[in-house]
Amino acid sequence: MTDEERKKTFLGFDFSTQRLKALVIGEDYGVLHEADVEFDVDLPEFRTAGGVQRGQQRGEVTAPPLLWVKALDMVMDRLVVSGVDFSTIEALSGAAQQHGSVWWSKEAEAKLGSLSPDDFLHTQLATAFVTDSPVWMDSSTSADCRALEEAVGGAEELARMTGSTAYERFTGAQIRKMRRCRPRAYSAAARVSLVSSFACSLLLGRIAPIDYSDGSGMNLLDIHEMKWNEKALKACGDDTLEAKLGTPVPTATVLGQISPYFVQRYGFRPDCKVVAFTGDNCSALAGLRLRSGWVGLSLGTSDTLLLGLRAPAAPPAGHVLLGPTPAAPYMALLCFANGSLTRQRHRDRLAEGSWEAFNHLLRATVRGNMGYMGIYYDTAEIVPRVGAGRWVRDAGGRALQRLAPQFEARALLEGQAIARRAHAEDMGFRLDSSSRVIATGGAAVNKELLQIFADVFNTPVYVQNEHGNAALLGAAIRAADVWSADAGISLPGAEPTVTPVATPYPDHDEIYPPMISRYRQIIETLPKLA
Ligand code: XUL
Repeated sequence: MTDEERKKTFLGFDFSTQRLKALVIGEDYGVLHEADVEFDVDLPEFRTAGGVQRGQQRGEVTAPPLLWVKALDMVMDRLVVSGVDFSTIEALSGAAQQHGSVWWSKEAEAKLGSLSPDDFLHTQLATAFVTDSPVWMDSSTSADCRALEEAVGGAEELARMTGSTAYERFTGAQIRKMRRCRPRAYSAAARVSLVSSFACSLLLGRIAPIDYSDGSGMNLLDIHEMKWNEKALKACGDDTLEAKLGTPVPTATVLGQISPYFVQRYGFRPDCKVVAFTGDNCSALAGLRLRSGWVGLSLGTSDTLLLGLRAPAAPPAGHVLLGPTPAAPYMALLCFANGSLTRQRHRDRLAEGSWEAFNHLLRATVRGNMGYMGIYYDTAEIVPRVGAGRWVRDAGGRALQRLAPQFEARALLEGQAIARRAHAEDMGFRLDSSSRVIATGGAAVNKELLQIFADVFNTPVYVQNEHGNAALLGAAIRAADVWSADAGISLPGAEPTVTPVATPYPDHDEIYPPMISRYRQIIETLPKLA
């Protein structure tokens, strides 16, 4: 049988905060198998709550890396039970929670390279880590963030170089705190990985490099030069830090072949390729097949926007990262705290808990809402940083205390879509004729809401319904895409065939650009949070 004829499958992992998931897709990118391990339930011996442990000090949140190692043994066994034929897997890749750091001991590399298939991974790697891993939920590094910003010439300069102002959960500040508060652990670590590159290392049988896209969530990587920024490294560590981190690589890189441990234990082919792992948000961009000029819109408790960018801006809020796929050289991540929960609360207030009644209200109004605009923050907003409150204006810009329910319904949704577009533009996002919005998440079933996004963004809206977890699907898709580019073999699933669920009306230009300007004026007047 030739290479072209052989059945080909691709494996993806997602090391998320609460569970480890794995998924196998075929050549058409359809899902064949899935398995998962829930940390608190399946591995109670680690005593995690939601996959993490809270520390003594306020804001400290960590996870034991051996938990993730043991979970990998378990999820592999569950894939066996679900009938996976590992000999058909051509390549694998993975996603992981962003920002967390894994601190490897001096003997780790040798242990990874000589794993015996007769023993579990977690028993063989019991001494491979010098400390628990600080994760993205940790918020104990405010002092380190300020020191990092100061050392590089201010918050704006840090954002220009690394794509983000300093954030507590970002790895640079976490490394600085480790060196300051636990100098012995800092010195004892031979290498420091992100959760993504750590997970990749287990499958590769050696310590895997950090990829550009997840590496952009550290406040250490120069996103223009694609190498570590010297000033930032110096602010967070000592002369050994660069060697501890290793040289970062493009995310679409085949790093090598799978570790013999997995060949002997599960029957993988020895030439199964390992593609660099990346952060979950980066992987979600790949799972949504986003390109430059496209928007991934995740409508959940909060609304998250993933933007494919051609060039980066220095973001005042949110994060610019190097893109995980050649189709998007850069990406941006924007998280709006007031998403579905806020929509639901106002639906309950205005339409007695019924989306049907709420949508009926919407249909009683017109695009542009006769000039009525509203900003509704039921909880403090992150983008922009403003406390809870409700601000309603009429067409002349006058503040209103009350508004008829049908106008409020439209003001709420148009206000949200306008905010998403305005802040996307601040991140350097530009629409072009090929642009699309790809919606996911619970609220993506609401056609009226998607129509408003289509009109405000002046671009068709599609729904991703292949799989609920775009990061996990993205891991397997990246394995397939990078493998096929490397092997020069095209796969039938590479081009998704979907039809839009909402297309914009032609009157966008008259209605929404002026409203976007008015939105920008209104938020200038709102009380900013520190
Ligand atoms: C992103 C972030 C989270 C984690 C969750 O900046 O901190 O989305 O990646 O896994």
